[in-house]
Amino acid sequence: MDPLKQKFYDKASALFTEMRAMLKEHGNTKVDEVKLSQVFGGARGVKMMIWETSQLDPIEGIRFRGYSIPQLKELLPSGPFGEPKPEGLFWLMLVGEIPSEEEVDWLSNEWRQRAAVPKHTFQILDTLPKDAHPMTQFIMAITATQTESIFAKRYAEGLPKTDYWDPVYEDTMNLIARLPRIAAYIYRRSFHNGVHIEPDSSLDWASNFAHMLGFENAEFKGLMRLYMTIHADHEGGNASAHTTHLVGSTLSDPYLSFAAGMTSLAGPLHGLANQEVIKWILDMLEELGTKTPSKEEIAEYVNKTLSEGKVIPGYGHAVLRRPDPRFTAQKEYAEQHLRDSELVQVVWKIFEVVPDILAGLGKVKNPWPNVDAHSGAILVHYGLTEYPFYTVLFGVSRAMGVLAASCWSRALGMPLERPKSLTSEWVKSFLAEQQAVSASS
Ligand code: NMX
Ligand code: MLT
Repeated sequence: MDPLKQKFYDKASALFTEMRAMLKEHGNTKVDEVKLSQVFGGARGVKMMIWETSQLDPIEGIRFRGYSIPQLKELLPSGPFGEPKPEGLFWLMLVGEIPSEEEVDWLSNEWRQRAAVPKHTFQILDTLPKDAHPMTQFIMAITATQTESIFAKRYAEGLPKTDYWDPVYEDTMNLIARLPRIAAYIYRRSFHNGVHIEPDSSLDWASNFAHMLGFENAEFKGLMRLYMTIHADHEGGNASAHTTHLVGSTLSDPYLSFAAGMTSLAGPLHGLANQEVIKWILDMLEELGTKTPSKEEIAEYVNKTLSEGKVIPGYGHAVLRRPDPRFTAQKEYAEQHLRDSELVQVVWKIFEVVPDILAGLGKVKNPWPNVDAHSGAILVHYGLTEYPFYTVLFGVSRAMGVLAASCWSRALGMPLERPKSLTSEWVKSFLAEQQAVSASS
């Protein structure tokens, strides 16, 4: 057994035993009560699943196994600009320990060995129109690669429940290893005349991804390490994580459940917001006829967007109630490397204008920027201007969190997810009964 797998097995077996005992003793303890407004309101705040890899605090933002993004920058093995290496985050999420440099190098090498993508995945991509949305291509390519699922094969052969975690771990490692090649192939076929770039086996996972996309700039490679780290996980309730979790609970294999998760990420209220943000900014600059708009001009454009019944992309969040630390991490990278970029300065000026306007509407619960508000301007600066591709970058990173969590779900023996739904008729009768009871008492 490889050292990471062994560590995972040891930790997961111990927690499995502990959890069984805990449930036996405390299974009837209430952890929540659900209000009608939550039933109608997208289940906000309802506690309903176990997700080991990270937890979100509305004020402090995300913590991966208890560590905030600034702490990860301090503690994880990092690249030349102090950016954490995503391999280190995956290790941390999977086994709950900060890895050493050697362990991160081992994981880089392991993913390199597992990165071969089957030929038919590329052939399927080549049958699609070049202008098919990159997320559509990404989802189809992941689904096509499902032919390689070890879990699906071993399940069909007859696999006891106690062993599910093992092939799920193997699929997780193989799929994460393969995704940069798949994503880079989509980018090069859609935007660079199908001129593909072979992987470089001397590079780590994120910088090899940058290389295959066609970017050799060291700062861009640093950005990719940071980007892949900060987008990886956002506890279990976000739509892409929750979809992967739900589909995985049917014992659909990691390829299919991750592809399903990516169909959620492709929505404009979720991961597609990163393309929406840069499009909205570029449209604004074009309409205003300037690359350096004033705060007043930005405010006018924001109000116009709102008056058309649209949202301001990159702002607001279902859980966060302060600026997203992932926005702040990108802002700090931009301050360090590209403070002279006019487009980045527009993003910073929007940050000075939008929160007051959204707060003034009186209904927006979080007027602050989220992760998607900053990324596009930095990518454009380095020459990755083709914004329909941006959500694929998010997806490659998100694989690490949701697949590490899938390993845990199978190791802990999590059952089929199946919450209760209600009809509005049921709700009306329920309320009538409640009123009758309180009137008679
Ligand atoms: N611009 C305009 N209106 C907004 C915004 C915004 N950025 N954010 C929330 N609202 C509105 C929202 O549409 C709702 O209006 P109504 O009652 O008329 O339907 C009202 O404010 C209350 O919504 P909230 O409870 O504050 O937000 P909710 O939890 O429902 O939704 C988002 C969260 C993220 C979907 C929402 O803030 C939004 O649409 N933001 C813009 C899209 C975006 O940036 N998404 C990316 C999120 C991060 N990610 O990568 O997934
Ligand atoms: C995410 O990273 O998944 C988004 O911020 C959305 C969320 O957490 O709900």
